[in-house]
Amino acid sequence: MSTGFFRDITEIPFEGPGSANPLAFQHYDPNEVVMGKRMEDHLRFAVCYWHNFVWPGNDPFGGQTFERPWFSDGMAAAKLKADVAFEMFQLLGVPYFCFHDFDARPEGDSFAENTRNLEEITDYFAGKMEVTGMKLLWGTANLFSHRRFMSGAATNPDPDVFAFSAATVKTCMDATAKLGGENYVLWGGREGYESLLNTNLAQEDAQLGRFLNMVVEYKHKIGFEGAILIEPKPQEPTKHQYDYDTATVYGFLKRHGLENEVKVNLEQGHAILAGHSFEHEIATAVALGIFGSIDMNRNDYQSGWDTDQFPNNTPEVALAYYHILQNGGFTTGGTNFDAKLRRQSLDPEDLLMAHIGGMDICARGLKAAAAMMEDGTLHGFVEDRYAGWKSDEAQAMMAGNRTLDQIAGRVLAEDVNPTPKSGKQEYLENVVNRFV
Ligand code: XLS
Ligand code: NI
Ligand code: NI
Repeated sequence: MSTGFFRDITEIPFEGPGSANPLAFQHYDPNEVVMGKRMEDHLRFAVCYWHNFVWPGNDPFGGQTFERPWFSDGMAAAKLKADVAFEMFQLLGVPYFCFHDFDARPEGDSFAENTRNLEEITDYFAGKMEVTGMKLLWGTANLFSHRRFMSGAATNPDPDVFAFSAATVKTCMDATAKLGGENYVLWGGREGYESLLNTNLAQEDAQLGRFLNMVVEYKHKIGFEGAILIEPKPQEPTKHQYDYDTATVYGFLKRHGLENEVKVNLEQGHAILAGHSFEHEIATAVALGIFGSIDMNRNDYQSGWDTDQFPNNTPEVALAYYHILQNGGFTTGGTNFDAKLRRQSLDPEDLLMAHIGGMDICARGLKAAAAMMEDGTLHGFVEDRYAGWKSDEAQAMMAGNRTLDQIAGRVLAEDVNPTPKSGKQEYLENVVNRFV
């Protein structure tokens, strides 16, 4: 039975480019085949629980703007929220969702009560997933909202907070596994510092490394087949976060022996905050072998915080998917809209329109990326640019079979005197522009 929240809106149809219907897709046709695969299977869209159903519309200067019938405490409200959430997933036709424990269950007074509430809601979700065919892209624990986490979770100076956090993550991994989740995400919300004056960096790094090792051990213990993903972010809420960007996370994983166990969930807005482009983060993760999943949104380029807007820039999205497609596409990952409405967008239909626009932009980006792949000019250019490395002498240098003085001897003997070659950036940008 419908909750009536979305009134008489029915499933969002695909109407094709040029449709003026605000409640229809123009570009996202789940069944359209792109490079041999259905668009739905390429993009693997997920709707996030937190921004859509939990965030009240507050900002640093004002409180709640949204009025939602489930905005109150208790299990009945949590179940109404789930009813509406699943209605929205169905209207949009997305295959996946993502949630934090804190989004889904009422907050209890103790770990035991939180766990009971989470188990009750997990079972409620399971029933809804059964009926609707919805799947869980990833689950996660909110270890940043409650005041107990104000100085961090795994990196807290108080070992009891470390223990409370470990216990909470265990229950969230259990819930994720029970719901068949395809990944488990750790975003280090307050794993960082506000001031070095009160922080022991080496100690906090050791704590975070131990924590993540226990997460990986537990994953294997319970036979969870999904991927463990860290979501990098350079700052906000803390002044400096330890999972700054992909390269920093990789160094951390190496240091703690986890580079083959943990991958990354990359968010557009976090890349921008770190001073990178989204495709920089994706390409870095691909190069390091740790690409997992994406949180799709966009960040405002003028503000220094995480604005989590819905994507609306096809060229940017196209380059992101280009790097993902070049890596063979998603495996366990997908496209999670970690994006929220602006606080003046009050109407239920605004939630739908925001996702429709985001899904259409991703569809356009994916199709452009596929066209760039099929055309092959970009890939071919890069191949040619590095072709010199196929020669025997170059391979010997790479294989460690040459020393500096041997190379110096050859450069002298053969009078090696390289001729610079154009990088052709403008030409390559023009090639991209043919497809976006
Ligand atoms: C916050 C993060 C968060 C994670 C999940 O900036 O993006 O929403 O995706 O904890
Ligand atoms: Ni995110
Ligand atoms: Ni974010």
